[in-house]
Amino acid sequence: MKRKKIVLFGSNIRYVGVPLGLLSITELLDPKKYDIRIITKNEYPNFKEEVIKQCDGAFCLGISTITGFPVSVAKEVSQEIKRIYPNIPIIWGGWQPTTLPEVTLKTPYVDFICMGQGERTFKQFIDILSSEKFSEFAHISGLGYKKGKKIILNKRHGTEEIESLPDFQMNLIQWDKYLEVTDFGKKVLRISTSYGCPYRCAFCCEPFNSQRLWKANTPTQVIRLLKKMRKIIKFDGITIVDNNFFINEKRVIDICKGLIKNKFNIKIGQLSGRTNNLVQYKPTTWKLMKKAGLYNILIGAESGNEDTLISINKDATVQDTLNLAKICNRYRILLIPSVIVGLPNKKYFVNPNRAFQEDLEGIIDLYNKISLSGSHHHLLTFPYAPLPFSPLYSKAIELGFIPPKGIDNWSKYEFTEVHVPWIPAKGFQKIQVLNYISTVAGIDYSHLLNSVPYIIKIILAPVIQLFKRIGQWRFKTKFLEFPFDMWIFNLGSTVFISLNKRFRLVNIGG
Ligand code: B12
Ligand code: SF4
Repeated sequence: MKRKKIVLFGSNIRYVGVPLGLLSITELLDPKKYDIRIITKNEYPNFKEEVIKQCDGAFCLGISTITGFPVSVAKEVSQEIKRIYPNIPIIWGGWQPTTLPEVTLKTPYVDFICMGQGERTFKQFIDILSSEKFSEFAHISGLGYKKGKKIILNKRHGTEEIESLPDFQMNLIQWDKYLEVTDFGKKVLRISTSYGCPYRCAFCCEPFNSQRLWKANTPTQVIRLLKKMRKIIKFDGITIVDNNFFINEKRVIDICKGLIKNKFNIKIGQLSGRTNNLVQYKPTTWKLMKKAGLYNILIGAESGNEDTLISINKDATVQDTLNLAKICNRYRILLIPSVIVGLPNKKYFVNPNRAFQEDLEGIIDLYNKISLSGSHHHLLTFPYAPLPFSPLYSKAIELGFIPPKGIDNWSKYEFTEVHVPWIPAKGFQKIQVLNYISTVAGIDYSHLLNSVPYIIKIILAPVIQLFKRIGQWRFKTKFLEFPFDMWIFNLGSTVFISLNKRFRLVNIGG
């Protein structure tokens, strides 16, 4: 029997890492029945032409997409396929259809959507499409589709268990095309080892999507996957995209033991965790994590003000952040706490300017206290961007946020560039200044400059020291006006990066 061809396309063309979502949805598909082609810009710079070529004779096109710019790419490709092959069903999955199902399905070029996790939903969808028993679409949880002009959204499933799923097929991508250069390795691979999250942060879309369920692969499965990867590609680091890698201490211990026992000798970085969780870890676990190669941890500190943390249901305290910074310092593990300015809490309803000022001062205090422990930890500051599906979304609308209308406007919704009306116009520059200072003052450049010749390192060291000093002075005095040092530094960095193409910093976190 001839295998049916399924074409899968990753629309996030700015993203260099392993296309984990697309690989995952192939896990339950029988390779004897289905011939799967994964297309990304990494492997096919002319990705649109490649999708068109591969769709010849294909049975279905699946596209992974996330709100913002990738949606415009997904749209362009879908429109082209609909024009050339009007009979190929197109299904979109990923965070765009998960959080904006109706908007996505209303378009003429999307026939089906997958809301949330896709392994089982996609397998059932493909089987029904294959058997042509279309009335059974109604029984697939997480599926959205059209019946005439009507949009049908089936019930969702929350986080589904993943322990019983097989590993994805390893031969679907060319692994060397997905290696990333980071501050902790030159050949870093992305993996995912769990789904969902049991917490309830009010600005986040995950509690609704996961229904606060967290499901994970066993340590044995994680190590087995890495061993398979090691046979195919040489890597010196991994990054794990889980929302909360550290939820289960015993699991973390066993993964670390597995990495050590199997002599991976790699660095592990950009792992997300929770402060309240990690401060309870035993000292022996910290030692083990360090030995296994743990380089840095991302945590959502969210704010330097206790009342803000309460208002967003963070279920963690400012003191937890400070305690964690001390612990990380002890084990020389870099901590990257991120904070959000402009979370629409009560204070913004009363006096937005004052609330904004308090947010900034809270962050600077937090930073100053963290750096007192003499560490290289650095803070990332984000302006608040309302995420559809999160409890704070309706508060944002009450405060004057106008949601984009229609898919084209959502494709322009870049979360990092959203300007909510209650953050004062000048506030956005101040956020940039905070990030700049935190970067120059916090980053350990000896790691970052790994890829440059020794002589350049020697020349740059005193220059960076000067910028660090000015940054530290700004934080001490809380003076964020007239950021001439930031402008010069940014110009210098742009020139430096353009002259040294090998040097690249990956986007941190999600
Ligand atoms: C890695 C990551 C990134 C990477 C790559 C993103 C990507 N994959 O394209 C980078 C660093 C580039 C990134 C950037 C950003 N990210 Co991000 N990121 C993540 C993170 C941590 C993991 C994603 C991942 O790989 N998961 C593992 C894979 C296996 O799961 P998955 O991709 O979701 O795929 C499953 C399903 O979605 C579905 N599925 C996916 N594709 C398809 C396709 C088909 C056909 C089907 C049927 C099913 C299907 O099935 C898959 C298997 O179950 C998530 C959080 C999370 N845990 O999901 C945030 C997350 C996706 N990011 C988020 C945000 C906000 C951002 C940023 C805006 C952050 C910022 N402030 O800059 C940017 C910009 C994104 C953009 N517009 O380009 C939000 C998205 C919110 C939203 N409503 O869209 C998330 C959910 C984090 C959060 N809770 O806030 N991110
Ligand atoms: S922000 Fe992180 S910890 Fe909070 S609900 Fe979202 S994924 Fe969970």
